[in-house]
Amino acid sequence: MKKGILKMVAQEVDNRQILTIPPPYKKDSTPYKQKDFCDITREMCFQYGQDIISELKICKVIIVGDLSVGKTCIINRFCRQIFATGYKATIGVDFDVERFDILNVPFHLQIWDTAGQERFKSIAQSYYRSAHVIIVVFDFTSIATLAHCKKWLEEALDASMDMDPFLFLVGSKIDLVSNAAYNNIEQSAMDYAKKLDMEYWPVSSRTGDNISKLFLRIASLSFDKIISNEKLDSLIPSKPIVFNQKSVDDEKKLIGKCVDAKCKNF
Ligand SMILES: Nc1nc2c(ncn2[C@@H]2O[C@H](COP(=O)(O)OP(=O)(O)OP(=O)(O)O)[C@@H](O)[C@H]2O)c(=O)[nH]1
Ligand SMILES: [Mg+2]
Repeated sequence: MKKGILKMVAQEVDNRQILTIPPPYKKDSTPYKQKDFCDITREMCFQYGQDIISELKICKVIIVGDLSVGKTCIINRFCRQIFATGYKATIGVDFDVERFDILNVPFHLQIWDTAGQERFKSIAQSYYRSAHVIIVVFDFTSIATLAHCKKWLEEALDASMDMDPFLFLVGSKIDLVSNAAYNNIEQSAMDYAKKLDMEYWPVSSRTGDNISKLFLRIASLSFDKIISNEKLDSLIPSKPIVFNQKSVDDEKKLIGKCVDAKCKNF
């Protein structure tokens, strides 16, 4: 194991098989009030089962926020169950694909990690387009990062092309603050999220607190929306979307080329 990287036993159950929509962090921390999958989603999954995936669009999730707030660590904690103490800035963008089984239908989130550093912002912004979910991250140990979230959200929404994405405000590094500070910041963050119509979650990538819960909820809400918005006719299987290591690696190579090409200017 590399120095500075802790591989921890997941403290939350990371069960990717979902049969009901997991609850929000708190009842009043979300604008998304539905308690379960809607009838049409259940009906479609029951009738068409695995065939639905053949026509499903990719569910794109983007994570934005100030530099060093912990975006990459959140993804690494969820996708690889690791936590690294050293800081290595993200250059441009990167992504991971994670599989879930929702109502017995395979479903994938494509999770895009973006750079918080100003000089890489223009590269990252070109990947914001058409996101189904926008996660804006702030750092519990740096309250200024919360104030910047509105701007990050507006920039991401500008690129969303009428997708009406789900919006999440995530406070990271809760393991580093005292109870008193935690309570204060949480109240501000919940008020902030409410004003911006976002769902709020506090997390720690170090301990794993709330990380799986957050992504299981994101996957469930997105699945429900995508399935119930689909026309029944369009769900008749044609060519399947194949997610395997090769397709992911090929796409990553493409990103690498874009990032390298644009980086020459820095
Ligand atoms: N204690 C603790 N440290 C954290 C946590 N999350 C991130 N960190 C630390 O914060 C630093 C920055 O984390 P990153 O995930 O790289 O931040 P980032 O937002 O991806 O930064 P950019 O890629 O530059 O935008 C690293 O040193 C991490 O170890 C957490 O939950 N708890
Ligand atoms: Mg990063």
